[in-house]
Amino acid sequence: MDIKLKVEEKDVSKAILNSAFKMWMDILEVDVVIVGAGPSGLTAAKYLAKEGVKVLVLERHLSFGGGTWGGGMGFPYITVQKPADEILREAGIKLEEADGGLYVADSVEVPAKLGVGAIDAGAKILTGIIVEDLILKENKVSGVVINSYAIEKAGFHIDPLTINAKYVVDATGHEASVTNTLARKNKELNIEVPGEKSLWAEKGENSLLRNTREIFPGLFVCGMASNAAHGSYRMGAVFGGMYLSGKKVAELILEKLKNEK
Ligand code: 48H
Repeated sequence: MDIKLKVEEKDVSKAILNSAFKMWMDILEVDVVIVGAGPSGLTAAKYLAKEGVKVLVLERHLSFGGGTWGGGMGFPYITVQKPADEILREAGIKLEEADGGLYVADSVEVPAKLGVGAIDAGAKILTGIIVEDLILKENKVSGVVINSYAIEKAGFHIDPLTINAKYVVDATGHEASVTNTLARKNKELNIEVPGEKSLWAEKGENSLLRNTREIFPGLFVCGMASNAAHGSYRMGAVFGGMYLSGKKVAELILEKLKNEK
């Protein structure tokens, strides 16, 4: 069969620019910005979007998934424990039982399906964008300051743009980069970000859930960022706390949004 593919160059550019312009106009004001598309950020995005919340996930890399893809030291599996297995099952992820009450999942299947879950629930994931600062007004975080990660990497002095949000979630992993920026730039707020401690899996996992909270008016921390923001332990390649923390931050924000009505 002879298939003839028709295409005009200018139509390709026009189609992309039209869609991009429409999308950017739509996301300039959202309910929640989640910074970081790792396991905790993607989980939070799904549970918020599913309830009709307008969610934007900003990720500096070109792909979502954060620190999941490589599993444990490059062996492509991660572990989760109860009750976090339910979150993965709900996302259609296959689990295999292992010793010690653990379940093992494929480290490529997990981010792929969590990403699809967040997108299908209605969240917008924008990649290649770095959050370099926050909008801070009247002692409340009310949005993010963004730039192209490519521009940042090139070291060009090009001014950023902004996105307004009712709530911002720092889901940036070990760096807690958003909370760190807030603390570094606004010394009078007296926010301390001690960074994470060495590894103690069980303590790390449990403190992660306690540390998932609104750390400053308008700014929540979840995932590894919440332990880094509170000086708690890391846990290695066990991810249950990440998914539960993402779900918890979504529930905390849903409660806030409900009380605003
Ligand atoms: C835009 C940014 C910015 C920024 C960072 O590291 P992550 O996977 O984070 P979590 O907390 O969801 O999951 C942690 C887990 O992957 C992990 O590292 C574990 C369990 N470690 C245990 C151990 O002991 O080592 O994802 C964070 C994402 C990444 O994709 C970053 O690129 C992104 O956030 N990010 N995106 N603007 N300023 N900073």
